[in-house]
Amino acid sequence: MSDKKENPGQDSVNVSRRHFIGTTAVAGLAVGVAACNDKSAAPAASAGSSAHAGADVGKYEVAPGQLDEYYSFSSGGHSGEMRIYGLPSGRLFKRIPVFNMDCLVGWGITNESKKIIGTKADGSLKYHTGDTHHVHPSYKDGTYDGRYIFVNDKIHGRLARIRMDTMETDKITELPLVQGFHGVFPDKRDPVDQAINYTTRVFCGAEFSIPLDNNGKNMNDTKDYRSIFSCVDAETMAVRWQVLIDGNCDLVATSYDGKLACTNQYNTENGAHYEDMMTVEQDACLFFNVARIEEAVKAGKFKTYGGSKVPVVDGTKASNADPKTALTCYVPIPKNPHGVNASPDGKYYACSGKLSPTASLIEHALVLKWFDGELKNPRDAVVAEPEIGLGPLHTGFDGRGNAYTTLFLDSQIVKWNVEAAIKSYKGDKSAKPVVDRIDVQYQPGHGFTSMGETKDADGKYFLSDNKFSKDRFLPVGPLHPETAQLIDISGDKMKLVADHAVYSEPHDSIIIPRSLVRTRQVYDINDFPNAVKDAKDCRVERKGKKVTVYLTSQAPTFGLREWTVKRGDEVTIILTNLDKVEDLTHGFAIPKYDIQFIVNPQETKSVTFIADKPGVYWCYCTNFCHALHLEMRSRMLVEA
Ligand code: RUQ
Ligand code: CUA
Ligand code: CA
Repeated sequence: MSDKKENPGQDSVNVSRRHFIGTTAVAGLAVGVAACNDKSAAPAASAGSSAHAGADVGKYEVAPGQLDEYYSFSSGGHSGEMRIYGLPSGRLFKRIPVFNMDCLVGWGITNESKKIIGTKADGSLKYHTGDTHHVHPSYKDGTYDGRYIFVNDKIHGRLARIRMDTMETDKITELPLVQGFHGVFPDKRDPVDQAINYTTRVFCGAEFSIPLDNNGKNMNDTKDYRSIFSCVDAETMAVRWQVLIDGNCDLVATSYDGKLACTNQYNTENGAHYEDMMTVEQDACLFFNVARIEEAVKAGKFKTYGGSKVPVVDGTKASNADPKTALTCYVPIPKNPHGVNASPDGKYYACSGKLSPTASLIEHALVLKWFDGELKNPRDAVVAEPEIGLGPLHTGFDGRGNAYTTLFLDSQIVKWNVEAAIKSYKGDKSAKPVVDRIDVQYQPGHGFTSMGETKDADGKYFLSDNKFSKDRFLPVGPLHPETAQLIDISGDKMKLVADHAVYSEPHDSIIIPRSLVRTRQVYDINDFPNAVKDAKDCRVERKGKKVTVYLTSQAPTFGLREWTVKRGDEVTIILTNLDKVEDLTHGFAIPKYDIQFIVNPQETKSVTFIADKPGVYWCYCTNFCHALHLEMRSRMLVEA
């Protein structure tokens, strides 16, 4: 930056990074962080952004007209949406409305989108807010198959599915008995029939515990609150079954053989206040034996609660003491762990300590052994627990035996070697798990490697989604942008190669190569049962006070120049875009009626409203489509 002096954010540049960490809102959290004694053993942090210069200049730039090599699909936090970025450029290509309203697309405005989001009896939206955290695509044979992406809604406990051919949300399911649905992960294979090698289930973890019948009774004693783990059918999106557990859920991971799903638990205390949630030294990583749970459901060994019909099996500790019949296995993990990630070779799960400076490595085969009754103590499934730094959260893998964990308090990414960590845990003093560190700016939450949650992990990039960007960008108001920092992990040393500003609030992403982005450009008109297939079919039909307007768009006209309705009519407009040309999208807006949406080529959408304001209303195209785009309008005449 050559104009640094003009930058009001410059003041903070000279403030030491440690000082910054000390003054952020984590003070309360830091009290509970155990000391990391082994920091001297780790290599010093590299110099951050200045680490790349000289020979690399231009190497990570995407020249005009060139395509990005990778694409990241990122959740949008409390914006309720999902986003698609290019990498390494960081260019934002798309915002996909999911749980939020979006007036460009008309999400939450058209009848079709309202039906997906969910409506009340009067037809209005059930919820207007959403909080997306974790995005994961469907799998086939251990890697992404390009069908769907699943994303959670923490605030209202909903799971959404996005079709990867259109990049649009096509189904949303609300989970019963759940608050604070946080972690989500699809299965990668069928646990019983291994020939079914693709995603058929999606697992959902509830972070908050609530009374099981949350009806205003029994609200005071938090010991009676419960958290539930849910399984949703990936195709129908119906909730298949749920598991009642001890403690809470948080993030979710699944095994490559489909047999296990797991969730980290930070509140095994069932505390209601944060200090109550930090009282024990070990919480847990909780494993679910999927096949056994489905057998129990089939055998009728379940209950239902609170008016929900979904079968709930008992996964509490007391009921699952016998490994041979247990549905769940609680592996003790220090302390308030956050994040659990399966390694691409299918062998391990890394579960970060958060308030412990460690990452715990759990061996998949040993958890299965416990379920077979051959491993006595679930804790013995932990095969390594390297000290890696302060506030470890999420881990990505490079497919070459290394793990990369975000350190929230240290504001670093730490690279550690899995085999060395295992040796060191066995007592080999010469084994040094930590092989590199790099500073990030600042306080990373999630981090993810390219294809790192598939067997095709390629070890090219790591993206660090940071919660603060202080001193990296000009503050553009009290709400600063967040940073997503791109790190080249292809060599021995990590190399920071780009700072990307991200609108609040990036939580989780996946990084996929360009070859996996295969979208259709034009809809099939036959996919819409209500399509108006010919401009000649445009008309107005009346049944009592219900009026349907059949309309088409074709640049630069709508199929009707004008139409007339009466005050008090319930008007439904069905609009088909007859244009077949790629990217020839039209918009449709009615002033004062709060109607606005787009129709893509060969797509049909509809809106319904009460014509309660008499007068002339110019319905116009909102999406620049043609030299006569401004002229592309029709009149709605509402008679008094
Ligand atoms: S959590 S910063 Cu919502 Cu993904 Cu770990
Ligand atoms: Cu059609 Cu602008
Ligand atoms: Ca705890």
